[in-house]
Amino acid sequence: MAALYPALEPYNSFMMPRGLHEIYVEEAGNPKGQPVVFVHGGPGGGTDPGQRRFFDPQKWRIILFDQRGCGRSTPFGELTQNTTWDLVADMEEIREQLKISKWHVFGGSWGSTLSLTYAINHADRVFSLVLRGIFLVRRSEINWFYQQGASYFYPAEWQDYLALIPKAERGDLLLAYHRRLTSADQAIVKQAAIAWSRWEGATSKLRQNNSMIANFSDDHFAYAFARIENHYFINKAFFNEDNYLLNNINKIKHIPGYIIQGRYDMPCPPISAYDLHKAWPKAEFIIVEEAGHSASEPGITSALVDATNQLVAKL
Ligand code: STX
Repeated sequence: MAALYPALEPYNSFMMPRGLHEIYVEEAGNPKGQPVVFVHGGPGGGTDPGQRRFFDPQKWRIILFDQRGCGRSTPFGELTQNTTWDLVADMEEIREQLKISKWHVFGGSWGSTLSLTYAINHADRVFSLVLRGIFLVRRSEINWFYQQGASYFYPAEWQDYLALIPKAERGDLLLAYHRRLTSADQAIVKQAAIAWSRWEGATSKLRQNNSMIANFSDDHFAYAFARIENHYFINKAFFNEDNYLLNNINKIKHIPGYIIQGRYDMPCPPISAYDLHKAWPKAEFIIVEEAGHSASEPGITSALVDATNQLVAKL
């Protein structure tokens, strides 16, 4: 099993002004190494220092950034000027400011969605894609996790997610949560944010993990995570068609990549990874049998580190 590389500090970090937002960007590893951008999940999850550790620091120039409204980016939890297309443009601005002509793109979960969207629109800037826990933000995937499906596996946790929504509003839980997450009453926002986020924390690992549930239930983290996720999902990721990513896969078919998927991933079940694999045969397709969604599942971590090691060895 491949392990994470040792913890490391960034050698450079800055805030990048973008309209009403400021985006936190950092670089770690080898300034002369192969550039790779880490694309975090949620949306609204932010980065954490452990995410630098998927890459050999002697070989990679590791770039992390916090997407609009989360992590160290400001204003925290802001939904205006916050769309998929803004995030794609931010990635281009980061790439240009760092004077990188082409980079590798690494993302899991929502990070896989944004990585694919970025690559489809800027294919000439992408050497490779390493994607984990594939999420294509199709109506069926949103329904599965937020309306009916994953609910059958975690019925008790599902009751906690339902509890604050009156029966009359349960036909459209995304909308019911949207009302609360954008309420003028901050107590209502907070209660909804914690319940929304807790549902994901409770279902993101093969073996439920109390510290993960606690992290997701933290009211500061949950505020941005829940508001931004719900905003993106109610807007169908700002795509103009339900199957936008697979319908445009021809633009990235020539790019090498890895699709790494946990068999028992609840938030992002394997059907989407399989559909992506069928549409993009050049990518290596790896199902990790004893894993759920999280990048910290041992088999997933190992497959991700193997992928970055193999990529850099080929260069
Ligand atoms: N959201 C899945 C996702 O992108 C539906 C995601 N899940 N957890 C995360 O992201 C973090 C680990 C970044 C919080």
